[in-house]
Amino acid sequence: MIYTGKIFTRSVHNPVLTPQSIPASQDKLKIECLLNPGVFRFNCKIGLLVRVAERPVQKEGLISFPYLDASGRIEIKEIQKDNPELQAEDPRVITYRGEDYLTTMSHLCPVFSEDGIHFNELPEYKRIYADDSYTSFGIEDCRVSQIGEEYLLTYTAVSPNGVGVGLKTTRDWKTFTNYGLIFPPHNKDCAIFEEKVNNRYMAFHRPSSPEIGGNYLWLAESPDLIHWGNHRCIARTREGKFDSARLGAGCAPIRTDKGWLSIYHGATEKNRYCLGALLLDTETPSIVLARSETPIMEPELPYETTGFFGEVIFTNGHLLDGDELTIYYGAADEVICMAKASVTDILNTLSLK
Ligand code: MAN
Repeated sequence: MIYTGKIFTRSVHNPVLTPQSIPASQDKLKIECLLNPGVFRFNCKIGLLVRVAERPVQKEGLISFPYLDASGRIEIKEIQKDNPELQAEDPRVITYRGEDYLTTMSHLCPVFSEDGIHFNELPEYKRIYADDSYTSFGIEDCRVSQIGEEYLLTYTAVSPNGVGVGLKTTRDWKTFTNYGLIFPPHNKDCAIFEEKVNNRYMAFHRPSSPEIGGNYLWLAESPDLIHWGNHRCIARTREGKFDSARLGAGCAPIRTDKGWLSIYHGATEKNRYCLGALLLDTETPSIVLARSETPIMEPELPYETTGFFGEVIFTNGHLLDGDELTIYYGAADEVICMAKASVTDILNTLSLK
């Protein structure tokens, strides 16, 4: 059976978080975007690990952005907009004198809620900041997986060294163990499965190959969460479809009786970001049993089509209550929204090969 109706129902409270919802990390910075949260449950509350993207208030004729200097202090770089050595067509990234920079610097802020709609920052749970030469342009899009009491945080680490994946773990959201980079550049969109498969940890990741190959979704396994091997490419971009330019995993996949259901993002050459689904074999998740032909959710509402970077729906966190899936997602790279779907409805959109 192919389900043809709308799959996700958006919250009437959307957006649930905006750049005005929390204070900036310091006086000289302003929050431009709240986006792409990791999602978890902790102490009977719903937690979001929100990506907070900041920069100074922009002055006429200048582009200015923060970065971490060699001593770990936030510095501001200012460039004249009419400088011939500046390329600034993309609001997210600029190139200056042949070097790439991000226009904002991100950190991660945990916020908590009883009802999944109203979220607050709690003083005892601190924000997580960039802190080394592999995160000097920021930390982004953190997936939160839970195995037993342990939370596994896989985040995108951005620096002049490239874009890689870092791992931190915590049990109490107060003390963290840092493992540094587990996937070197260029890699992002890493999500660790919430249970072992054949006694191995499993993770989605997204290396990018600039020449032969592309921005494809890969699977890796590990005995210890630190050393990853047996890499397999499980989903490539598809010409003419919603995932024609790049794709990457959301968070940990959902175990269903049909296999592992993974919600992923796919983008076109025009940077339109939609959501799709993959169904993977339960015992051998590198086997793809089914994949969305068309998006299961796409930017439609004004808060998704316009914003810091419009036409973007990006999710890397959800909650599961029986058959009900609640996703939190970044909309237009500016605000955080929530939507619900039935897992059965999503599975019904997938035709098994
Ligand atoms: C990339 C990531 C995301 C972002 C999208 C859309 O895939 O950096 O953080 O939301 O682009 O801009």
